[in-house]
Amino acid sequence: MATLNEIPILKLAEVHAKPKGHQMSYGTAGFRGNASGMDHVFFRMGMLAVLRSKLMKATIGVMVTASHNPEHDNGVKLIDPHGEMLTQSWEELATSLANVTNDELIKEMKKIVDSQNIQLSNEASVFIARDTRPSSLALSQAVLDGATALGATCTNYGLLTTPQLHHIVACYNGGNHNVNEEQYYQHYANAFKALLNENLSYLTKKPVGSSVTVDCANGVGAPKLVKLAEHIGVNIIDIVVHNNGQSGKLNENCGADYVKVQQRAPVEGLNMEPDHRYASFDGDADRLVYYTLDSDCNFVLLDGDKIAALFAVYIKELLNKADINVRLGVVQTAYANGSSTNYISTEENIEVACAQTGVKHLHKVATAFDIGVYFEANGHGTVTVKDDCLNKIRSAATSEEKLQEQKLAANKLTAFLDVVNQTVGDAMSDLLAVEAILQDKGWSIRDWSCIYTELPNRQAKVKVADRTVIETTDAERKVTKPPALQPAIDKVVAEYPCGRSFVRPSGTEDVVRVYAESDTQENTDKLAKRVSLLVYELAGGVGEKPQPAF
Ligand code: 16G
Ligand code: ZN
Repeated sequence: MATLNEIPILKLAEVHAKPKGHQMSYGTAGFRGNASGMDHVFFRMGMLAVLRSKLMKATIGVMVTASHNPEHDNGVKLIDPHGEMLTQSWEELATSLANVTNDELIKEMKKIVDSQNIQLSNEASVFIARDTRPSSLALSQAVLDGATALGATCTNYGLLTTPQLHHIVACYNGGNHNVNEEQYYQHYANAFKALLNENLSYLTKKPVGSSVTVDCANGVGAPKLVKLAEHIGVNIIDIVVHNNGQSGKLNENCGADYVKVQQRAPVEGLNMEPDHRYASFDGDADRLVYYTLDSDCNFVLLDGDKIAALFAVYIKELLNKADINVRLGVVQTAYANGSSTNYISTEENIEVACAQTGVKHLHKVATAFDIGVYFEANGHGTVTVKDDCLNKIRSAATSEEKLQEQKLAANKLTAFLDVVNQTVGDAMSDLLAVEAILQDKGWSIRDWSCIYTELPNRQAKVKVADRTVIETTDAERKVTKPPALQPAIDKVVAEYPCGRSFVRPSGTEDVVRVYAESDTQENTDKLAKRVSLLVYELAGGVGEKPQPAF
């Protein structure tokens, strides 16, 4: 029976030594924190990926990125065989492995091997990629060191967006051993062109025509989007890349998170014009939001909720036209604007489910539907389709029993689902999907924006001594602990028309998050402040007290 090759592992573990007392946990989307002092975590995650690969008998991905966090942070997440996030039961193993001292490292790995019944003699394969952070090169080398120490075959893809690595891992494990970055562009460029051809065969309305300006958060999305656009052809889609990393800092005053949370455009040099389409990616290009100016030059945001609504309604229309009966659903989180939930469920009669924050939770709920559209309001989302549902749509496209128009709708739906990266939210593929729908509908960004009007909303954060004192239930919409907090929130919320508010401990930052919405921005801001104050008072707030506003 094969055993762990202890001596080379321990030698390398010395090189990637753990600073004393350094503790981290595998959070909502992997480990994330200040890059300095995290080297050992990357090394150990390289080893953990090998153990997982041996267990699953498949390639495992390791992405080095801290997404929308500031440039000095970094992070690492593992990608499971079908391109999904690491299974939750392994998060604890990852946390323990990251936190043991070097002396306990071998013992901890043996514990994982035994508890998971891993055959060490199995082959292992690990795919690694990184974002553009200054620390990412050295930290991806630490992952490589870890993976090679355990004898894995490693493929280093260098710079990729997070969703590109998810796509490559999923395709490779699905049997396409020629998959690579180039094939990613070919796949999505061809799918997009095929969908536009389907649209043209409908010859319904005028094409949208003008360009779309994309703020790439000075991150890895910039060079990759340029390549994708080249593959599609500038005569077909005119993408203007902004914040390409040449001068600005990663995620600083730009990017999807900044735009969503601040509800304003990136600070530098957009010179926005009314009705023009603008979009922002985050630092690893798995989030997308759109925005524009209305005719009075007010900023108008079209966030993940609006993208979900656009996708779901488009899919519903095509299913109806093709006369295909499947279960379509939209998955949101508590952050979804109340108006979006109302529009999708009441006006459009599409099922809506609510999941906990974090892509892995939404993804899971979405896969229970035949076609699941999931999006977080922050712009992370995609569409999942069950295999038998996809087969049903495909066979409808060629069925003798269908009318020509029904077959065309089924064909178009197949083409649309091909444009979407089903493994994970992908800013580039979501951008193409939005552009294709607008083109097909002959819609301007204003037409899209008008499908519903958002309730004013506000996000705030409160520092507390220990954020784990707050526990929630009902997809984070209700607090269970401390017991006095939820009744107090309910009482305040009742004072505001259309009021809604919830609080939850962040999974990525040492804070408690507060969300509020109501009829006017003024009321919403008051509500957010009052709820923040309740958190401060009832859950052990530290530092500056949030100012109440009545
Ligand atoms: C991570 C999640 C994102 C979630 C956010 C919440 C993934 C890939 N990313 O960035 O989906 O919205 O955390 O952060 O799952 P919070 O817990 O700090 O509010
Ligand atoms: Zn991201």
